[in-house]
Amino acid sequence: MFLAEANALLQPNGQPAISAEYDIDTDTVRPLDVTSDTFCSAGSWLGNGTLVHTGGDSGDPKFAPGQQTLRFFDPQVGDWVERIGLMLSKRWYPTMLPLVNGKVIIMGGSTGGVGLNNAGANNPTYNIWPPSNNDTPDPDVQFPFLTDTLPNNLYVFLHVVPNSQNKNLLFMLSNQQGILYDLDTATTVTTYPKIAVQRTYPQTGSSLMLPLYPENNYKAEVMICGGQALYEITATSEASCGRLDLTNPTPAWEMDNFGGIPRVMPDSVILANGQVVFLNGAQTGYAGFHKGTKANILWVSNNPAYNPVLYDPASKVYATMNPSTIARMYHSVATLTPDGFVFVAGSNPQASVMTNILFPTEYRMEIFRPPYILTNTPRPTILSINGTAINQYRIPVTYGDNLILVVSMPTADTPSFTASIIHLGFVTHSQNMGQRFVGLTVNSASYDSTTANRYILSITLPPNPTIITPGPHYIFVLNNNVPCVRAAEVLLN
Ligand SMILES: [Cu+2]
Repeated sequence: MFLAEANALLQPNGQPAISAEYDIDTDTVRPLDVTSDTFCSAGSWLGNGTLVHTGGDSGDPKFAPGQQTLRFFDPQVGDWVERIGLMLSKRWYPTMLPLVNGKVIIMGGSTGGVGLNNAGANNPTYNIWPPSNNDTPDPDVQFPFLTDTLPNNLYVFLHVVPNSQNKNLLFMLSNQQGILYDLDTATTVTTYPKIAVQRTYPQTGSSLMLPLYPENNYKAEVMICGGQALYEITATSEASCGRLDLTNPTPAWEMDNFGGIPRVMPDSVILANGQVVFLNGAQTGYAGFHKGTKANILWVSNNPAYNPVLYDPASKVYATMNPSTIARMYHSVATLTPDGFVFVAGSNPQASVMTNILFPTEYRMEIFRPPYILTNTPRPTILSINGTAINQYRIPVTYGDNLILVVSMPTADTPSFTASIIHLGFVTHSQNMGQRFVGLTVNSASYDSTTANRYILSITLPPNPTIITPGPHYIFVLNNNVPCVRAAEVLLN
């Protein structure tokens, strides 16, 4: 039995809050109302902008069982709506992903907390929400790939692959096996060569779809970093990434040294300029709780990887960044923020709150400032999109739209504008489910002679939902690769 969490922050009913809304601008936190156990669950955004969250654990008497619970968070409603026990099967450590049709897929997991998964606990199925006809879940779809890839088949890596037929074409990797799966016809299209070394839980690596650009017809490459060869406490973590070009007729993993730092449980964040920062994690061991107590504690991951590395997908070059002083291992997170920074939090390698210990339950948050923030390059300000002031709420936009953006600059220097649209996804256990970066075509940028340092930009959104799925996204405008002070929130459909 795991205690969901004995946080100091309480819900209105006096229970520890296991969900909260944090306002970066005001540094304030608001507890949210969750009554079911979310421990080791998953989430994803529907095309209508609602966050769907499912799975978890059970056994904590303060919370209802979470493994079959579906939870919905609509930012305009402001709190969770829970459907306890709605789903047909139990899922702990499932993966979720937004789909081309605005729905979400919920894949795999085990029926309860395990270290390595096993056939008895395995849930080798997936389910799609919302269901086809009504409010009742469709039957789970049997998926033998999740049996074939036991035991390292939890938090499977999933990405939508761009295509011109509007298909739900999924890249997935479980254990060491990658495949291309056509969800619409339930067929495996391609079986890729195995990647060297275990990459999925508990030898956890991280996976991302590299930035997609219209200039090369959204050429799709996945990159899978870190992990651990051995399910072994003292083993050095994996210092390699594999990069796979999915458009290559004879695809092969191109391996590198991951910037020279071995890392299990890395977090991977695509920045507003398309560079990637890898951070957090450990240089030895694997994902999981410590063993033993007090003087006999044995940490299953150790030697925290304090230095982020910055990776440029175009040049394939890594740069080592200044270290944090905070160990962030099992149960850490990192995400891009709308102002172009990286928000970093978490670490809790124990079954409940423990603070007076070498690797404590970590309540401190950090902001990582990418190099682009530290330059003197003027940062644009997006004032409006199609005449609507930004960040009142999500501005509705559609595929293939030409958008008119009014952008102001702080100085009279001649700017060089580019733009991107980013889905931030849902982050847990080193997986950023649905994270996506797509470069946008800037058709024109004309000086607005009526107002000093103001420009009118025309930009074109991607042509179809396989490039970036429907849902809530951020549009960034950059000047010489330095992002705007605040991205514009849109709802793409
Ligand atoms: Cu966990």
